[in-house]
Amino acid sequence: MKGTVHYEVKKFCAILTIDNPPVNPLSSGVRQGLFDLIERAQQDEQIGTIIITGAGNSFIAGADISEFSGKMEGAPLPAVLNRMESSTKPIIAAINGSALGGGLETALCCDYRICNQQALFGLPEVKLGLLPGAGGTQRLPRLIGAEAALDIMLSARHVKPSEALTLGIIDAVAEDDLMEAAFAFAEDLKNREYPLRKIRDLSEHQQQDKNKPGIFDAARRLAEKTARGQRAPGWIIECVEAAVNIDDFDKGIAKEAENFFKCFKSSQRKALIHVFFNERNAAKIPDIPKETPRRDIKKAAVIGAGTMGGGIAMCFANAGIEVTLLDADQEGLDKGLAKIQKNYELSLAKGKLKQSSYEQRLSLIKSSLDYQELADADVIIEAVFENLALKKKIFEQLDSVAKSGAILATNTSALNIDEIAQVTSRPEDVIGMHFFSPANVMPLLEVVRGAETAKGVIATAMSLGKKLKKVSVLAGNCPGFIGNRMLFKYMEQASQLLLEGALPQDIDGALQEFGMAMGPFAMHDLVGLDLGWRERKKSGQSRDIDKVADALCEAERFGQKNGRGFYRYDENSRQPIPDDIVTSTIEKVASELGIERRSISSDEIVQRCIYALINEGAKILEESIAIRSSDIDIIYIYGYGFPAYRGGPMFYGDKVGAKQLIEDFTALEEQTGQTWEAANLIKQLAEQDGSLTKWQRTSV
Ligand code: 3H9
Repeated sequence: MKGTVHYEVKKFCAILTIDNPPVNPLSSGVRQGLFDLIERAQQDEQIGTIIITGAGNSFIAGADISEFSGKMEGAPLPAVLNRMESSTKPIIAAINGSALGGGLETALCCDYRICNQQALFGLPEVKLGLLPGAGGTQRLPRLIGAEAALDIMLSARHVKPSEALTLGIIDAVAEDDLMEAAFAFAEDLKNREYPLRKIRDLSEHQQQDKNKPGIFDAARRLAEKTARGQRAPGWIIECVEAAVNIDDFDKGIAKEAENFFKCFKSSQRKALIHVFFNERNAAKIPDIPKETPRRDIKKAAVIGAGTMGGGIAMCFANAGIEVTLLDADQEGLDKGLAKIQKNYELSLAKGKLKQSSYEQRLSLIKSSLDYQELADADVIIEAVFENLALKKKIFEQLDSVAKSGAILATNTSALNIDEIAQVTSRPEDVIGMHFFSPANVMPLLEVVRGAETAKGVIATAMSLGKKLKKVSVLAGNCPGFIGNRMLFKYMEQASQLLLEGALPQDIDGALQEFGMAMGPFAMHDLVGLDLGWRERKKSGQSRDIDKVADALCEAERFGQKNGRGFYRYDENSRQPIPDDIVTSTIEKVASELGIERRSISSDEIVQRCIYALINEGAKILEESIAIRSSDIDIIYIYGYGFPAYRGGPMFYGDKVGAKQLIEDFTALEEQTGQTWEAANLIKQLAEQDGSLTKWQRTSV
């Protein structure tokens, strides 16, 4: 069995320490240990009080998610919790770190909860497509009220000790040593009457909440907005409604068990657990051992004070790292700094940032027009616009000023890292660090490995990403790397569909219904249509699928920036409004190209766009541009708004199956007259009945 619980007697207390590193989940050995040792403490006459705590820095991180796919051994969690609740001796939870999911639910079955300053509380099961299934949906509303409990469950957020105390989740926060405070608490309990009233028997909040049915409507509206397409939030709300409306606690628990089972069986749960583990797997690079020495990053610099550069500078300041923002001219620098200040002021006004943090972050951002001032930076990230010649020039300058050992990174989203590295005398120090806009908000960092990038530089960039609170994924060097290379194919399909008969709102609507955060044309409007158009004009090369965007640009429709593009926008609004002028432009371009437009279903739109992603993803795997298919999933979920509850494009492709994909490609060829050549990897997997999600390389 996995994990253990230690038993130690101190004073008149039995201390049960959960030991299951690194985060103490409730694995088989932990559940069985708790069950047996609670029993032992009941029998032990010298014991007056039981204290449960965690070894290391975590209390209990919840149920062991890795056990969900196999046969469960050891005592079931409900049996452990029942044993705790029926204890004849008081139980104190001494919470020394994360008490999440089943961890908080265990603590709620104790008589008292005391914690240190490092503790964190939460019921984040919704992020795994689950609901708190060990009494959390019934106990937390009884303890703190339905509204606060729903907020914690639906947001999956972590609650800090001071808020937990205010809400009533815990009884005390230890000022110094947690165990000393727990003993003092136990001592004090001697003077109190026992048994105490259990949370299951509390009814004050329940009675008050019966008069507030609006709480549930509001929660449903919020879930519809923030968790569109997900099933677990609705089932959580139902459980909390049961906690309020059904007086019999055990009946509420039965409702929770019924809904937990529905979640457990759902494909969304499987997809979200795939995301949970593979977000962490992305940090593991087979040919770069975790002991690889990292370079020390104390000072950073960012070149280019535009939206991207400013956002990256904010990431450093947010992580407490001093950063110098450099631009070619004072006007650009002033504009960039003003934007940063405005962003922080907004956070301050919304109460998301304290005054002291606001001041500290701004003070960490320096500015300069002089490359010489970057001489002491440990990492320099170039974030100017996508022009290879300009980037090469900047790297030549960096090569002459940067100190030895500094990491020279480019934020390019598609250009050749090796070409950039070659203009320096130190290609081993050059790497791609592709942030997503707005960089201070978007959680993804695509780290791009050049042919000569040193392993220590890659390891440092990946760790730096974590420090900047990003999910970092390593990609190999090719046009567009992983994310944008796939996006090109996705956009090609979307643009083709436009010519064949669909309108921007049809395509965006179908893909949003599938779960994408934003449709391709609303995204195109956000990014701006003019940059690509100018490039095409310069090169004199425009494909048929670019002709609609070209025509819109000729009519000065550049996207959100001037209030009209594939849609029109009211002043100060980002809400896309379909526009008849766009419809007639598309029809005109299609007719000029001799395309007879037809009616296109939402299913066809989704199939063609998502299959384009899957097929290109498979080619990327074949060419070792990605280490594993789940890395592609993580990039799409965190960088491109792919619905996490579908597990990412490759996980979705696996669900369809390689054989079916090939059959569908053939059908698409017949239907559209386009070439739908399956990636060799898909052909190979179809023959071997293999799986995309299990595919892994040793390097990129
Ligand atoms: C639940 O409780 C259901 C119940 O309501 C009902 C049951 C009937 N299980 O994140 P890290 C691994 S559902 C197994 O890098 P950090 C993780 O994969 C659960 N493994 O550390 C990683 O492994 P590796 C509700 C777990 O310090 C290693 O631990 N609970 C679990 O950045 C380190 O993790 C949650 O959803 C787990 N529960 O963050 C909490 N948790 O090293 C999930 C972690 O091989 N956990 N691992 O890659 C977390 O949010 C974070 O791990 C935590 C620590 C904040 C605790």
